[in-house]
Amino acid sequence: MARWAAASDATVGRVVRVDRGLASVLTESGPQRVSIGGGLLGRMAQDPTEGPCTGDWCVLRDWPDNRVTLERILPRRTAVVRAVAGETSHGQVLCTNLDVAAVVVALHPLPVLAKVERLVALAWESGARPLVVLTKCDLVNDADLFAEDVADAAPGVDVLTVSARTGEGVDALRGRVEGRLTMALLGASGHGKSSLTNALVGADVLSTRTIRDDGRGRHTSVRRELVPLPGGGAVIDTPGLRGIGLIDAEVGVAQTFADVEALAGTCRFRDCAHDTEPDCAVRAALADGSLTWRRFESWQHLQRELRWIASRKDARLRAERIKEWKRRTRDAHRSRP
Ligand SMILES: Nc1nc2c(ncn2[C@@H]2O[C@H](COP(=O)(O)OP(=O)(O)OP(=O)(O)O)[C@@H](O)[C@H]2O)c(=O)[nH]1
Ligand SMILES: [Zn+2]
Repeated sequence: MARWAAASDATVGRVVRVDRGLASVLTESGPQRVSIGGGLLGRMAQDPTEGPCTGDWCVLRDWPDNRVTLERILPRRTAVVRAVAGETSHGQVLCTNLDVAAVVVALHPLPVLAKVERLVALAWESGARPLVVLTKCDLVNDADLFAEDVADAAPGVDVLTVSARTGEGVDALRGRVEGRLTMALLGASGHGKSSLTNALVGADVLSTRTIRDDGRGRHTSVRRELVPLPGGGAVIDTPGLRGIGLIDAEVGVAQTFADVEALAGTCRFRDCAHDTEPDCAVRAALADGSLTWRRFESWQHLQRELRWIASRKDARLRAERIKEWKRRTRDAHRSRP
């Protein structure tokens, strides 16, 4: 790091977007479009999560022939990582160095609480401060009622209600970046992330698109953009996430379900399955209605998903170890006289 900082041919910047093998990087002297250095490409071949991602702080190098390459990524403070289908060893990094992880959910059509919980777990797991932003409040009359349900589903997380169309709540949301923080918008396609980014900036910086009549978004956007706000701070608009698989998100799920976890901690048996065990605090809460079946099942579902991913990962590691062990014993046999 010191070596890079001292070199006159090196500059530090922040990755705004990565596409087609090039990174758009914001530096003190303005935006630059750069290619990725050979050393970093090599590391990315081993582990794609090492590659540059929107939000990364990085070191650029100026070459004598005027090329600029991205050589190094500075350690990430926080990161949003999701599971990738068919890939069990590492997830996909969606954005990094965010301070606020805003879960964006439209109030119309009626949102599904389990999906909110899944996104909130992803947000907690990022290491940033989670926030729920309920968008399109201009389309419904009972926004506050739903906001209360969401608040119950995300203990300890603030819930804001906004409309990009009327501007309601946009100032309050902008206040969350305090003129210097980075806020990432996480949510499914069509829930209004790009419209919200435009509203926060006060100009059309991202293209939004018309939505299908049934209210369901098409999976069209692949961009991931960091947009600086005029008053300071930045917003990262992530692509619409269709299926958000969790990976290594035990902490995020526990934080999202802090109330249920606290109950489970008071069951008589430490390994209570909350099924037929005596003195099960979770069952008792379900029976007296203080815990809803919906939330209980959502909690169980996410835990099963995490266990499944973890077991797949273990199986893969085991298979790799066996292969490695076979290779070694084979080599040992060969090296015998
Ligand atoms: N009525 C109303 N419509 C909105 C609001 N915000 C967004 N929309 C509409 O919802 C649709 C989707 O908005 P986008 O901002 O493109 O959604 P997105 O989450 O960025 O979607 P992706 O780019 O696919 O990730 C567009 O037709 C918007 O005009 C709002 O506050 N009120
Ligand atoms: Zn129990």
